[in-house]
Amino acid sequence: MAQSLQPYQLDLIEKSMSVDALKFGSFTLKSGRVSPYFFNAGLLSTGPILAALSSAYAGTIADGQISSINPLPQFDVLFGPAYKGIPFAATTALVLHTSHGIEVGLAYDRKEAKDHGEGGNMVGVSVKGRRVVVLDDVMTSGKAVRGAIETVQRAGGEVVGVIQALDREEVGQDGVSSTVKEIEALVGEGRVRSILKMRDLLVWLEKNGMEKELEEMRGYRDKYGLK
Ligand code: OMP
Repeated sequence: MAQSLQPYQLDLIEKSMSVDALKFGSFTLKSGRVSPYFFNAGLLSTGPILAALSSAYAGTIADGQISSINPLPQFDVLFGPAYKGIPFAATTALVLHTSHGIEVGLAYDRKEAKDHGEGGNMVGVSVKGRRVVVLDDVMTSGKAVRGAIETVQRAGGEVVGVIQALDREEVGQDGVSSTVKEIEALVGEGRVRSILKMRDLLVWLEKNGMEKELEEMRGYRDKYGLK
């Protein structure tokens, strides 16, 4: 387990705790798993928190592009799946431009397809024939991110990366292999990146002496975490 957290990781954990976006307790997930923690990224909705989050997303993308092993490829469009991915992709596209000189378009989808006006369910720049990075909040079994990948592919885009705020580091839908590996089988090895991982939350709990939460998190990891 990594013993230290990057300043931007610590900042995101603490800001998330301050608005209850990161909570410890008992939560039933979409996958049906009962989890001792929940990350509700929808609560990361103030100016300072969005600034911290989008800087962390943009930094993760920029670092990913210069990493020596399986770097994230250059891409044309950042795709934020409805709903939570939309503001995060918008602010991240802005920070990529202002802080990293990386110029990308923004696209997102509607949950309900529009049958008038321009129609369809895609908004923003076209993904057709373009390299696309999907940016989303949390990955557990990978169902939500698979849906986003399929949306982009249906619209003619090529997904070359996936960026998450939190990778819960769980086994995928088959209950055996890692969700990340399953998604990398779709988009390429090393192309799923995250700002935080479940192991980072364990480091933070340990440093803050939160023994009860730590024990429950370890129990959950033994059941659903990567083997
Ligand atoms: P999977 O589709 O199983 O990967 O679950 C990810 C989705 O579940 C996220 O996009 C959220 O909608 C929701 N979720 C959270 O928001 N936070 C969590 O900590 C866990 C989940 C979840 O239900 O697994």
